[in-house]
Amino acid sequence: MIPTTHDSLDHSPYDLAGEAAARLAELTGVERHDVALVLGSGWLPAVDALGEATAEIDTTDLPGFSAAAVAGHSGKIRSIRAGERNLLVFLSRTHYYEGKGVAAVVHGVRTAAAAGCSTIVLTNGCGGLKETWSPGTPVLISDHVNLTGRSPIVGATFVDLTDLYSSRLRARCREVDPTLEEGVYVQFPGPHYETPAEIAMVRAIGGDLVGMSTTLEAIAAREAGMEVLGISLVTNLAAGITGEPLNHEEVLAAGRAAASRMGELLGRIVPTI
Ligand code: 8IG
Repeated sequence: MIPTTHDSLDHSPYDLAGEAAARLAELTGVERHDVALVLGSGWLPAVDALGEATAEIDTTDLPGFSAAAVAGHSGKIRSIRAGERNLLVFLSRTHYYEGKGVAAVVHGVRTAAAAGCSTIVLTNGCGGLKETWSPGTPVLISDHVNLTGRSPIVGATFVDLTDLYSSRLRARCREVDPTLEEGVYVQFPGPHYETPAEIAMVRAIGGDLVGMSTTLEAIAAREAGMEVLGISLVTNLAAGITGEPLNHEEVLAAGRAAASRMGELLGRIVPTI
């Protein structure tokens, strides 16, 4: 169980991440990783474009990762050699709505930092507020609004978030794909989708994308000194825009349909960062 406060100095979440990183190095045979990648809904099929896996392990083989909610489905972490770099790819994430606490949500990010990663690419599937973003459109996250009301940081550590989603990495992405647009990602706690009134609120506060992940991970990554790239895959228009109910199956299908584009995008971007 991950402690939610630093009540024990010799077993802080950071120590636990250090232990997980040490075990990761043993199990993968890769001493240091350089770039971490967290795959959100719809992104999994894109991973094969990144290169050949040198190792794949179950998250539950590392300290601090709890068993996945679905029986027989353990989260996997893949180590991929891409050119000169070692990529650490989390094929799934722990969501805030699972109720395991914020430290559990960001344990993978802290493990990646302890494993040596200086850059992290956070991807997600989300709802979009712009009608021109048809399902399957990738959007660079330019900034976020964290509506969970929580922080992964405990205590008086005041982390600057003014360039949370690296403008340098976003510019790099637009060099690779000039059609990429940007948007402000608003995280709700979930697991229910929004009401149309909540989407009207998101519009009023400057949001373009709505989802249930990413913001706490991005904060933990900045705390750890990592450079963050966030990319959303719009899999549905946000609630109330089309007049149709949101359907999880449609969300998954949009992800599958967009997989080859996402694979090409990641395959071209990751080697340049
Ligand atoms: I995929 O419309 C996906 N995830 N909160 N709202 C929220 N999360 C999402 C949505 C959405 N689509």
